[in-house]
Amino acid sequence: MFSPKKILSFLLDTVPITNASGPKCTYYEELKELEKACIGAIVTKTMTKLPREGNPKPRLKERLDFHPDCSINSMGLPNPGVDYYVDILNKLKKPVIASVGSVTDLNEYFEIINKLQSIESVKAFEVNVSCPNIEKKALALIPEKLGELLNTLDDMKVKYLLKIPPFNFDLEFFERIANIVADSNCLGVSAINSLPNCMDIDLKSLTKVIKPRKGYGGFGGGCLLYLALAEVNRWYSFFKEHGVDKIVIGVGGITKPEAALKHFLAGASAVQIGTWYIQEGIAVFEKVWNFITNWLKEKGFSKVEEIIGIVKDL
Ligand code: RRO
Repeated sequence: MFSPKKILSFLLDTVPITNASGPKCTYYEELKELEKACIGAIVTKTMTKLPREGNPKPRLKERLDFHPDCSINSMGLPNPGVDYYVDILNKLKKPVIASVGSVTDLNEYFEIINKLQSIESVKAFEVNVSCPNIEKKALALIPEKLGELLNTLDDMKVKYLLKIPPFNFDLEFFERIANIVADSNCLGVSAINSLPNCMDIDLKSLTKVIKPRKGYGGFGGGCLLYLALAEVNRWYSFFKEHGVDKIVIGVGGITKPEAALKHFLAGASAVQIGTWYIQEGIAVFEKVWNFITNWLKEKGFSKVEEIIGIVKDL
């Protein structure tokens, strides 16, 4: 039987926590630092076929004034290109989930994956179909194209997750996308990417807080928790109701350990941390894992698996 749990055992049976693709996971030194973190796998920055400088700076506001555990970014996919990763990923002593993106067409995904497929440390791909900060519409919002992408990845026999955006704006559209995902061989979804097209204002300078794309960027951090929990729960429930053997990785709003616990209860099999990791470094992963393992013990559970998706309706 198709069993994503088995395939991702390097993550789900060890520490079901990783960094989120994006912050501080682009260069070798950053990935080396993550090797020391309390995580079951290292996720890379989303890579493209060719190196990219990304959008003009300032393009990241790490702490928003009213909500200091929240961030806005419009990085624009800065990365050194796939060939850089071909050279370095095998030097890492933890399993790697390689995040792949495209700024051209579907072929770009396939070319990147072809180059990385034989690298021993790369255990799975996280296919980013939800970058909020490039001109092109996110693939997750174009059902026909998404279907085409997944068909080809299935033909290539790739082990992959899909990094997806929130779908709260249209639950019928969610069902349409979820059916396409359910029909594919993907291992599951990483829900969610940052919330697109958000903006903040600096009250001293009276300017927007980031420069690219008229100051609109992806919103992440603490306040995203409530949207992320609903998205995780909706994907989890969809897979469960349809008898589909896929997992949800929860990402969004984890800026304290209790938020990670909520993600597991909502249906996440593992969690990722982005904004909090930018702000406080690798210590955050151990804080979360210590809290989760103590909480499980206190409540009489023997492993995380027992609490996945157990939240009850009122
Ligand atoms: O690089 C970015 O601007 C970026 C990406 Br690819 C993404 O997937 N999510 C995000 O918030 N920023």
